[in-house]
Amino acid sequence: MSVAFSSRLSELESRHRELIERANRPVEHDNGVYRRWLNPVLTAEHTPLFWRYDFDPQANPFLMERLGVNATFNSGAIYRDGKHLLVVRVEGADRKSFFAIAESASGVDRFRFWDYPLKLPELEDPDVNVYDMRLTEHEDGWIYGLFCTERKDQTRPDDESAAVAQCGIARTRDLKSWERLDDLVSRSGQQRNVVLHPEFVNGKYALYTRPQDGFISVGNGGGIGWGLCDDMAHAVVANEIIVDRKQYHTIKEVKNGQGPTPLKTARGWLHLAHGVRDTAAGLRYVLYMFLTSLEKPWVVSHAPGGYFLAPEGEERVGDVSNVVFSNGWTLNEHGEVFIYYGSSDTRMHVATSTVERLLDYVANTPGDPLTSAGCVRRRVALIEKNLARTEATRKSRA
Ligand code: M1P
Repeated sequence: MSVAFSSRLSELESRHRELIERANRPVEHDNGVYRRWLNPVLTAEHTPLFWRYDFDPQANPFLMERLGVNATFNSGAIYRDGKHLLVVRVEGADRKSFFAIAESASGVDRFRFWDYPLKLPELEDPDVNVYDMRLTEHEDGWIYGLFCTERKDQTRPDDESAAVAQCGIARTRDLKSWERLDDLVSRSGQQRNVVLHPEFVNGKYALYTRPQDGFISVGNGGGIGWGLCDDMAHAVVANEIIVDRKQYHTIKEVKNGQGPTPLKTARGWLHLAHGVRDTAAGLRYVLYMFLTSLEKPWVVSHAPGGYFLAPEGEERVGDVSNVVFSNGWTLNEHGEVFIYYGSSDTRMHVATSTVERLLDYVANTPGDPLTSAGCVRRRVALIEKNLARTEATRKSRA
């Protein structure tokens, strides 16, 4: 091994170690609902060097990157044995995504990838691209991973970008060995953002769906759907109802989608979702929350108006700019919630909160009044209340 080769290797290793071991800290100001953490928890640079470089000096005398990684984003998440585990969407330089698990004890820094990416079994009709896995620890004892599987649209041979998105399903008990199950069958031509509810409902498996007419456009698919199925090995959802619809002049005018598996709380199922609107600069993806009934998880009981979290600073820029997207969160034994979100289809971040705060947010944030005049009336009421209180305090001190 030449001196140049070995010194380049040492430099690469020390830079990588520094990145992986870097401590994170919360940003100085927060809105009372959650705290963002300063550094992304995962970037393409966090992937192991031995995934990217050939360390054989004979085969790779310049120690070049042979298999580049473009991005690490949109991760499913699970909390197990005191560790926060992310099933990361890793995208190679060749645009193909695959899944890999990264773990951290703190949940906010020092995420480390397992040595090998997840070896997802294929079906007879192989996936061309897989991404955005949602993990659900179901009461049947399995951990399910539902993800988007994308294939070329064979009915449109003249259009190289014509694709079909469907929901792929796999399950595991240890996150190491995975059993691939049939893709979801539903009445919709395409599906993305499908999430398994963690409990049986009326003795059946329950799925949040996102029916859509096209690959990008949801068309007549009205929003986040809900359907039941008998068997996850051959999942068929015959009927879908819409739980949370897209709506004109809101943050979810163009489309929306369920985020991670909802969290069960004393007041209902807590949901995180993404809403999409169109702008002159392209689509803008933000996160929003809502609460559904414990007994009827398909019935929304509280829906705060507007977004919960929108792209900020460096989050705004990336391969698909102006996007935040979440398909994973974890809840630890102290009621702390770690919200993992990808920014601009490029990197992973975390924001932390508690179940108590998030319930306060969903229960007490007013809904969207849907008109400018309605918004002004609501804001004036808040201003009057606050000014009256300030005046009363001033008088009591005088
Ligand atoms: O590029 C933004 C997001 O687009 C898709 O989400 P949706 O189906 O809601 O439009 C997904 O490809 C997602 O991975 C991506 O972040």
